[in-house]
Amino acid sequence: MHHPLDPLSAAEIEAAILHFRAGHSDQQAFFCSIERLEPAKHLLKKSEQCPRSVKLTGIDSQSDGGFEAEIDLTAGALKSVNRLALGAQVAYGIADLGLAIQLTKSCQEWLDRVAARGIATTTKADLELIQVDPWPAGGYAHPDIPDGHRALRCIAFLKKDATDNGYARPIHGLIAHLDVTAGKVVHVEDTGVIPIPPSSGRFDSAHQEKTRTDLKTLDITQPEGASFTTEGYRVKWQGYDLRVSIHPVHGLVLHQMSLQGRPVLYRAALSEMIVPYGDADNMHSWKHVLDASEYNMGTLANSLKLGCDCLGEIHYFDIHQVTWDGKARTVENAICMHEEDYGIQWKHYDLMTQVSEVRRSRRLVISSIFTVGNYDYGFYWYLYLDGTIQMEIKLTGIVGVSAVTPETHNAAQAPMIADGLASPVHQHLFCFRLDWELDGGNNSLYENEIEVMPLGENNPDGTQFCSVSRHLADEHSAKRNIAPQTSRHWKVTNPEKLNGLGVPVAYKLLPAASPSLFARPDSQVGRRGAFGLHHLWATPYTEEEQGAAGQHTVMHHGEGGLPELTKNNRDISHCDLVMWHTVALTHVPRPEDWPVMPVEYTGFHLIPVGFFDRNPTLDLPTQCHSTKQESQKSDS
Ligand SMILES: [Cu+2]
Repeated sequence: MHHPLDPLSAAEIEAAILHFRAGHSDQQAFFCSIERLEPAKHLLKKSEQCPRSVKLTGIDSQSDGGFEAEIDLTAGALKSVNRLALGAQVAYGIADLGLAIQLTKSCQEWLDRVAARGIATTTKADLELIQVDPWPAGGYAHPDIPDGHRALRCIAFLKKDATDNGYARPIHGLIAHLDVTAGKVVHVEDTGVIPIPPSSGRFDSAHQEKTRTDLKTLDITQPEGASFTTEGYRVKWQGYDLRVSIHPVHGLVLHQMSLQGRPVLYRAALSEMIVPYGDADNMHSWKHVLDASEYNMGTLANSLKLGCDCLGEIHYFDIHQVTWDGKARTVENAICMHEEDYGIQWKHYDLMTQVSEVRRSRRLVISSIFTVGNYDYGFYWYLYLDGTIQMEIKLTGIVGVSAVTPETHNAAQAPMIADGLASPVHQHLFCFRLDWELDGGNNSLYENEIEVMPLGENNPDGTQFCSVSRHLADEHSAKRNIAPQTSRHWKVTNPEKLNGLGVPVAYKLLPAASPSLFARPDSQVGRRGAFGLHHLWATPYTEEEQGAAGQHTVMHHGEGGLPELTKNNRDISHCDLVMWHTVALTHVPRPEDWPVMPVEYTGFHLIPVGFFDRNPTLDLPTQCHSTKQESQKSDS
């Protein structure tokens, strides 16, 4: 028996496709994603006996934005097929990308331009060495592509053999503009030949001069097993109780998280992300992929490997997806879960008694990794013994590249990373949607920061400061940006639940030192990625408001995103509160990022503030309790 929030099984996907085809006879239908529809929050709270429904998205023979079908699995019937408008289409899928690559490689003008760069294009084997990467062109579609047609831009790279890293050899200056809907290359843009960089970009072990031999075995073992328990996709660990799943757009999702039987978050996941490039080079200036919604990032989940992706006593969750031609596909080990030692939880050494009290910290790690083209994004939720919840994003993979000459190189916008190879400056902005349910009931939002106090009788030297709190009562006042210099953070409270000190229980969002979106708000990038203009947004819960950049973003111009959701300035003073947090980093590539990027990190913390009455980890076992004698021994 499925819980309503469980991911879909392979059998459910197969059944959904059968019901869809029985009610929708379009032979040309191909599929982008399938998701089990989460039951409405108020219904699920009343009963877990909800009908099981799925949403299936795809493209068929109709020349609009594609279909979004709802299938009732419980009743075994296709319930509805909604057509999407031309300006906001279903995500790009493998079928679009495959078609774009094939059309590009069949375009004589494009082949001629490739050949003009001294690259062989005559045989099938020649063409197999040319790697074509399609990029979303929404926002900057070529003028010859009619409104509403699905646009892609294809850039290309030259591989030495089938397993080579093609990104080492960009075929620079050449872009094929594709109208995928019409099935043709509408324009071949060529801004001039730049020599192909000389060095290899191979990063596999077989192509390195040597492998280190002085790293000793490091085993993580838990002879008694891990401390968590699972029941399907439900997890219990150290007072936490939650469910996990993967959503086609949002990726890894935590549901119904409670701590010590007290609700904390109803749902926590990425809502959207954007990667805008800052470089003036025509190969990059238009790039600003909304990786989550334009590419259905959740469908690009890796199958994780024990001992490599995750180390220790691991529990894996499999998930199931739909293939473009309507089959069920299992992604084994899509979600990884394990415990990690995390140094000390707390410590004090008493000078008088010379007794040291110290306890170990550990965290539960729940993670998934998604590969979107050249980049790999790891999303790691960490749950700590003291109630802290952390999201850490790990960015790795291969950076975007330009072939350059000393004459064309623009160091301020694309630093050199290898011989003849530069990499454009760009940003990664992630917007997380945090659906709070702090201690049950309605929640309120506050901004807290430090104010330096004026000189005065009680502050003669100007050294004093105080912590001030400001209620964010409506959507407009909740559009906020970070201010690390004043220790600014945001606090979610439940005014109806007081702690032992008589103060409303709370959790604070501690943001990282993030940039905001650099693109002008009135640019295409600024409109489509407007969620990046502020680090904080807040809305009252509304079931259909899930997308920070709108629900369907392929070919759209920024409709339906957070500026639109918050335009009526709704009251959020005491409500079912949804917080949207944008965390970002600016990537100025460095030689060490080449040929594969060491992981770069960003994220945020959610920390209890008066949710407990005192340190909730005093009951941890004294694994490293040291006596006076032991201290003296170690001193000598
Ligand atoms: Cu980057």
